[in-house]
Amino acid sequence: MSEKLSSKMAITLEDKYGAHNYHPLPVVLSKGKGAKVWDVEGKEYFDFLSAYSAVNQGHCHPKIVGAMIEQARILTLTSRAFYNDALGVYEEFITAYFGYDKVLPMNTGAEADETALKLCRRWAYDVKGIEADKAKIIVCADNFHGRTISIISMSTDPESRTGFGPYTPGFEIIPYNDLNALAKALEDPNTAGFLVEPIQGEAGVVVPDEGYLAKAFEMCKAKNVLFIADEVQTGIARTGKLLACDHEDVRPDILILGKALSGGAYPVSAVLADDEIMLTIKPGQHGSTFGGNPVAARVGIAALEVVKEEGLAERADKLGKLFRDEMKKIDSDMIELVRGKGLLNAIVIRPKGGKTAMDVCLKMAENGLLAKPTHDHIIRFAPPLVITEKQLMEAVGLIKQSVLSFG
Ligand code: IF1
Repeated sequence: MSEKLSSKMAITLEDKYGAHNYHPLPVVLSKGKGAKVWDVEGKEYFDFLSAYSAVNQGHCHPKIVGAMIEQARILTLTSRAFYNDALGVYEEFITAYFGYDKVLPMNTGAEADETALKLCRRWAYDVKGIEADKAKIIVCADNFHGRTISIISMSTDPESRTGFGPYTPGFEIIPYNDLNALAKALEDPNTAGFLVEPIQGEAGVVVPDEGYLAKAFEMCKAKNVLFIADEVQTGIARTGKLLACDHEDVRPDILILGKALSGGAYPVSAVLADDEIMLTIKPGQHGSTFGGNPVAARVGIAALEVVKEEGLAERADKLGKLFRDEMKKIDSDMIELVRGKGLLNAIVIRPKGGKTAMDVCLKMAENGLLAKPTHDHIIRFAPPLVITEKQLMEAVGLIKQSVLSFG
């Protein structure tokens, strides 16, 4: 029987043998169920990160894990050189679920964003008639769409971008939530698309003004420019609606999904669009070894069924309002502001006595709640949407206790 791995041993192994592309909190998890996770020493935590909104359906949801195991026992991967008996069923299911003609299945969010960029460019040349290699895609400052070279080429975050040049051309960066800047950028006849997060997650849960998405969509349509929504983090019920765009009745021309499309059980991402856009990519022009594999297909169906069966969007809306109300009641000058939508929320921390958002997160971990700061002074709170009201109130107590411990 191999020696039981202690937290210290696990951290040492990762430090010695793993790339140092992350600096995790010193917590080593070994089990997850619903809204809770346990570390190797058996300490229990509320998970308020949900793997950055990939575990909306709760850790190890029995229906999703069951679907994964059942398919994995029969056929895991065929590649797309052949058909299989799961992909078409999933494609019919997901296109009906979100109301699009077709889906292009991928694995990670970044791959889905890259796919959307390729679809936008091909549509620009083959349908809109933009001159070859001149297509421009508008993106927003402080965006996060993944870590590939083309995606970081449109990033304004020095950590994501610096030192990885030369950069992919064809992007114009405008301020988020700024319709005047969008109007100006749309004047360029070579503009093919506008790629936007309905709420900027990594930037610190930045919620745009009411009406921003609807107006931006309208402005894009007026200029025959594709509105591309990256709902990798905000989708799948996280913000209190199935999609964050649903809050403003916006139907993106290209919809990008990932993360909770599998409930965190398996890498599943997808790009949805109607035929005019989707059919600009022909056989052999795009693909992926694992994209649309049978396990991903069955997991995707189960994960999306759970969202509706368990009313996760409605839960996120109701419990999110309760969470923000409770956060605003905490009497501490460390809390500068509270913002968010549904169960995607953040508090902006005002440093106090040299203590920062990271210190608050370490204290919360000590008290049994896991969250991580983004950009030094912001703490994102995104529990699994299956959290009960009782658990949420217990978690609020832990957050309050942790913040007030700094005086
Ligand atoms: C990391 C951030 C969040 C995303 C949106 C595409 C992707 C993501 C809106 C790419 C991924 C993850 C990546 C993960 C941490 C996390 C993250 F901090 F990096 F920025 F959530 F805000 N679009 N976000 O949020 O999807 O390829 O990762 O499947 O890189 O550390 P992916």
